[in-house]
Amino acid sequence: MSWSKTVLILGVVGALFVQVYFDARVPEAISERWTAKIIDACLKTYGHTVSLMSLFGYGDVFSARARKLGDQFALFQMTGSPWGLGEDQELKIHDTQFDGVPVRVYEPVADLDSSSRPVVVYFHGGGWSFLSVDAYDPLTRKLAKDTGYVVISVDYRLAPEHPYPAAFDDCVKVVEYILENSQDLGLNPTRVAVAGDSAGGNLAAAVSLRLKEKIRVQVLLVPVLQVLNFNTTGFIENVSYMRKSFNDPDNVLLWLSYAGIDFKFLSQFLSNNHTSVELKNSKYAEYVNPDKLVPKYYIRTLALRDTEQRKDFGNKELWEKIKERLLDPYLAPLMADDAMLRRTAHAYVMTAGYDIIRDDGIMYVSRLKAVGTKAMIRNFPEAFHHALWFHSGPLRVNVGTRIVRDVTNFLKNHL
Ligand SMILES: *[C@@H]1O[C@H](CO)[C@@H](O)[C@H](O)[C@H]1NC(C)=O
Ligand SMILES: *[C@@H]1O[C@H](CO)[C@@H](O)[C@H](O)[C@H]1NC(C)=O
Ligand SMILES: CC(=O)N[C@H]1CO[C@H](CO)[C@@H](O)[C@@H]1O
Repeated sequence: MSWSKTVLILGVVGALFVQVYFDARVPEAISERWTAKIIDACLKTYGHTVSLMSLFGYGDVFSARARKLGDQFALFQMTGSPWGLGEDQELKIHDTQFDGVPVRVYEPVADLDSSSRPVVVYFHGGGWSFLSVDAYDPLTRKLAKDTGYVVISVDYRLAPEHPYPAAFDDCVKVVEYILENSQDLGLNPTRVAVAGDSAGGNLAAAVSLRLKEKIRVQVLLVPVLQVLNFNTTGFIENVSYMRKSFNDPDNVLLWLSYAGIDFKFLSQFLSNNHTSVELKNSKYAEYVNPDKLVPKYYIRTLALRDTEQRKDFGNKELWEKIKERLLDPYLAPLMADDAMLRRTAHAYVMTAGYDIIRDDGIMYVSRLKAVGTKAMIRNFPEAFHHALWFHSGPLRVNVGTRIVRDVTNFLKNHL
């Protein structure tokens, strides 16, 4: 082949590569547009790698091998190395088990001898089905260092092989263990926070509903809180951004994974056809109704500020099979009634403007406030779903740094 032909072919392949990998529509409001595109491309690369692995029989997307690779991809993006960070002078870090559940404990060395330290129990994200304390090490370390508090990161069991309530049970067990053994652990049982992002935010909210006033503060970061309505304004408004990574509608599959529902029903969920007409006209629909619970100023698209959810269609047969599970507030905290939401921990809820699940957090704060529970919402209009992963490292985005600083300030002021 002649030299010019080779260059031509390489040029075409290169252009295709850029077309496929860097085609994402990223939030207009974010200043690091190319960084956001690279982050999106990394996630797509991971997806394609796992598809190839499964094609060649190296294990499917939920296999141990693919999950390990997922951790390494996440660490690579956050730190520049698939093995993450090395030792840390400021922290004593060790792995152990609390009541049979694996945890990683981060203790600031400056405060090792204190007998009554505040503690943040962190539940990682990853759709209840992916990632681990390893992948979250950069973030949990950062929180421990910046707050000066003990952070305990929980390696709960993952779906679909361990569907609900496995992860929830593990998280409750760890917090109860901490409360019961606080003296031996050198922790203050009246200063316990639960925190988590995405699926971890769901777990933190659910644990708070269960343990009520035993928890001092709940920190819910881009939390996923309901499984009834996938036609929220946040969903409609943002689904075209980073559509093949964070905002891929197919991520709804992870709800099915956690709830133990056959994946073949995904399309019914995506068209809101998994619920019945009766449900759409019930109080539960009001618990997740953005027309009532999302203040208009969060909605960028003017045409979406004045609309209504349709209530005249559904799939009764499917709904009857799954309703008991989907209405369980420990699975989907927005299903909690007012009495249950009352007297839960002071809530800090962070949402991202360009996130398809943005409205979940906003609606939760509206409901908590309505029953008199202390709650504050921090919406970062220019952020995407996992922006907080990128608080530092090679793909740092400014809004990620600001989010983590804001969370740290909240913990220092309220825990
Ligand atoms: C989805 O939401 C939009 C905006 O609120 C509304 O116009 C539309 O009718 C809804 N569709 C369904 C199927 O509920
Ligand atoms: C919703 O489910 C019903 C009952 O199975 C079905 O007849 C209808 O075609 C479905 N609609 C959509 C949009 O999938
Ligand atoms: C504000 C904005 O750009 N909204 C877009 C969100 O995604 C939908 C669906 O793709 C578009 O129609 C909106 O224009």
